[in-house]
Amino acid sequence: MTDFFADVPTCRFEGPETENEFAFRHYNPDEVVMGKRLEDHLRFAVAYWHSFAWQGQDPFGGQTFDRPWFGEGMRLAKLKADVAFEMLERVGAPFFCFHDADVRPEGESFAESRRNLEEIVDYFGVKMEETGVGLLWGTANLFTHRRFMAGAATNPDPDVFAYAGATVKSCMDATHKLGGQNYVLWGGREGYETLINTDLGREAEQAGRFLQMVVEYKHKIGFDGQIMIEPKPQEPSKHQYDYDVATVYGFLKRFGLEDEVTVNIEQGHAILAGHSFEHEIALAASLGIFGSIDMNRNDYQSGWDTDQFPNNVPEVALAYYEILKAGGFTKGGTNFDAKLRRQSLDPADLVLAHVGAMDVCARALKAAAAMLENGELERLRAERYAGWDTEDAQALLKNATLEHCEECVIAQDIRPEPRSGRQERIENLINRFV
Ligand code: XLS
Ligand code: NI
Ligand code: NI
Repeated sequence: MTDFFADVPTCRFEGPETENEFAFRHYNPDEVVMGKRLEDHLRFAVAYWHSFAWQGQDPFGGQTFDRPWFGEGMRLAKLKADVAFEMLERVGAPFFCFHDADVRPEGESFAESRRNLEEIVDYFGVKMEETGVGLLWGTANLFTHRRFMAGAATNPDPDVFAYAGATVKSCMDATHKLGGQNYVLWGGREGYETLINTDLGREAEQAGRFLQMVVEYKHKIGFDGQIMIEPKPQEPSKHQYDYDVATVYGFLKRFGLEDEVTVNIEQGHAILAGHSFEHEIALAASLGIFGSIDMNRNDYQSGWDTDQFPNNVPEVALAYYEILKAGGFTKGGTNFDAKLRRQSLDPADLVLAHVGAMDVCARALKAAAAMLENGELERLRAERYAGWDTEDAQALLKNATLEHCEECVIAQDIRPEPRSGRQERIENLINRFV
């Protein structure tokens, strides 16, 4: 036991009336909603990088957090792991997610970095065994080190492509060894700063081949988790190739990977792309590529990817509504890819940020489930499209030609009558639940 969380108790469900800030008001892991325990619906994960590796810097200032594990070397990496697992237990999160670079010291060579990773993976293995915590997903950090400044798979230098391939292999091995449920590729610097020095045709070919290699390796080692791409439109590069769900789907189709790869959708990235979170989820579900979510919001005024913990129940409810409607998570889950504000220095802040976020998600999921069970929203939606349920309408959809449309309109003297979309009525209905 470290003494980092000495003043922070383990948080449990106490119900909405409790005065205890170290308690859940809405997240009772054992509560059954739509036939499933809340813990199994939500599948919460803590992001190792933001909570334990990020030091509080922003573009105008450096480190604000003072953590006993900051620094180099294996001893400190293990101390960081000790504290991380203590926090996972404090908040009762069933999963965590990690990048190689936030768990192990960087070595002098690739081989040394890999050895460091393997040592930490063994250390994690023991901790996971002791605590019962699982790995939701692993991933590679292909964006912090200067070697990746011009991208990883899409780099103009083939040596970087090879280095990225070797790195992803080591991270897939680590994820597989720890029984990880998924493997994520967020396109770090796979994009460009300026088109005047960029061959985007070539870079897309490289990215496509790289992802095929990942899928080939997954099958080779018998990893049965999902391979997921995490779309993002910009930041760090001016233009990121995995812009949004629609763009990623086109990319997967182009390289024949649409049945092999799903998406990890982040709320903040959806907003950066000019979409709502629920739009991205609904689109992915309709395309059959929905995988998992990163539950962290942006500040709506500043327009950056500020990675804040969720704090808006009505908004989060619409996201879970789409997820439940699509059948819920299978291997995916709710990863808090969120960081504290840089002034939130206390160990308690770290725990309470997660407790609050888990409560927001639990309230939102229960509201979404109630909406779905009530059925009125889906009934209104179905009613709106009811005209398409007739045999004639289905025949029209399958066999129509423009000439046929013309014939029908003239022969039957068709004069379409507009009907209300009933938006405000439906908004009122939703507000009864959230
Ligand atoms: C960055 C991404 C990153 C991924 C994992 O914006 O959200 O944190 O989730 O590499
Ligand atoms: Ni992000
Ligand atoms: Ni993310």
